[in-house]
Amino acid sequence: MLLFLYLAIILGLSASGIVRGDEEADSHRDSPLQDIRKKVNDLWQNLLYPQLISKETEWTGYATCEVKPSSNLDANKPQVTGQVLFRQSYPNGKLEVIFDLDGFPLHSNQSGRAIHIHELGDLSKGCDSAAGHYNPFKVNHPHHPGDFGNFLSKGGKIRKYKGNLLATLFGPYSIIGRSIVIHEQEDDMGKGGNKASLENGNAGRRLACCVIGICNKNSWEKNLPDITERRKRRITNEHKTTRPN
Ligand SMILES: [Cu+2]
Ligand SMILES: [Zn+2]
Repeated sequence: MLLFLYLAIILGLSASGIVRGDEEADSHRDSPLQDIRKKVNDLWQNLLYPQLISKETEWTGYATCEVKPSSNLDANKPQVTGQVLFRQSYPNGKLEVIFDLDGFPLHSNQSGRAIHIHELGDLSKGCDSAAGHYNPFKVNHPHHPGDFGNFLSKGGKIRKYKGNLLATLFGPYSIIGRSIVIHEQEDDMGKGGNKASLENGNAGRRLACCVIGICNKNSWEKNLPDITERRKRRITNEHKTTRPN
């Protein structure tokens, strides 16, 4: 596999003129970086393509994350469990996510809890070994691809659908193998006025986490009808309450 990857990269670079240095390469001088980026991206897409999607998955990628309380969490903290599900059509569809979490305090007056994608899928020291926010483009929080914002729990649960997200399952910036962390505190969305705010939103302790892995469509299809129904009900209710008498 490594040999294959090496050969693929060499092929990609030689096609872009980097390891050739001949006349033809000069014609790409306008945008050599763009050219390389596109070729490397295509290579990655081709490498990841067979393991994630197929005709059976209708050219759609699915991923799951089985949330468990951090192994070093104090017993008096909320023990959050559940599932985060992802769906994205190949190759350029927007990522959709379903959050289905349980174990928050039943009567919480908290304004919200932060959820992010973190860089590493390493949970060997609980959620603390997952490192910082996944930040491939070296930007400030809250502009990381996995800055999902704040979530309110209701009856101890968070059940939420989000579409049109920045993160992706495909290509060189795939989130597969990275982790999701559920925090104790609210995300200040970069407005905290200190360094940590621009790195992690001062979201506090890591309550629970999981590693994102490839899955089939079953869990998504099982959860989607309920989520869609709830959204419809909420939109109808909002419409009722905002309509003038
Ligand atoms: Cu986080
Ligand atoms: Zn962030």
